Amino acid sequence: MKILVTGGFGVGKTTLVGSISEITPLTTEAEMTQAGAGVDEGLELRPDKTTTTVAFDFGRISIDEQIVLYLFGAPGQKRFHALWERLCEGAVGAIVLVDTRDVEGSFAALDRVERAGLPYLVAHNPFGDEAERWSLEEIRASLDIDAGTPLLRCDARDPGQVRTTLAELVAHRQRLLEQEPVG
Ligand SMILES: Nc1nc2c(ncn2[C@@H]2O[C@H](COP(=O)(O)OP(=O)(O)O)[C@@H](O)[C@H]2O)c(=O)[nH]1
Ligand SMILES: [Mg+2]
Repeated sequence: MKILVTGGFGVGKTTLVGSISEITPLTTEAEMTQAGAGVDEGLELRPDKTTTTVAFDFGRISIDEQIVLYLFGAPGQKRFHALWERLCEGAVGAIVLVDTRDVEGSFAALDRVERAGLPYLVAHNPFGDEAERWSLEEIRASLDIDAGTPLLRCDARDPGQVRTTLAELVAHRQRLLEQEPVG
């Protein structure tokens, strides 16, 4: 199952994918050393060069023997439109990460998953003291999140919390499927 992990810049998408993936997550760095080795001659001359054109993060996690999740971390901003079209193909659900230091930063991502018609949940990645001043209900109100959309806290650095969040998304999707009229 393909799952999108989205939200504004710096909300913890790369961290979330990296904290739980069973394979080395594909990151910009991996892309550069593998794809660029032997091809990009300039690379050896400038070993400190890092590209800023991060496309997306990719990782994999087995929830149980039957369910394997492929995680795609991608920014939700407007300018990543073309990337989104591709990433949404075959996706079964999304996690929208929220950072309370920049709640509005996740609006674009929310808008996208809504429009894509993807089952999704919202996860508050708590950064620092600021995060504790926000209740989940305040976050729900600020982002105008539907009552039926799960909202939970998830420290992107904590594999246990990330796993719980992913399991909740799979369960949420299942509930939505069961509500749909058959035939
Ligand atoms: N304090 C704190 N830092 C975090 C948390 N999650 C991610 N970070 C840090 O925040 C920065 C941005 O995270 P990153 O995953 O790169 O964000 P992305 O832009 O959404 O991919 C990194 O330096 C992370 O180590 C968190 O839950 N708490
Ligand atoms: Mg990132």
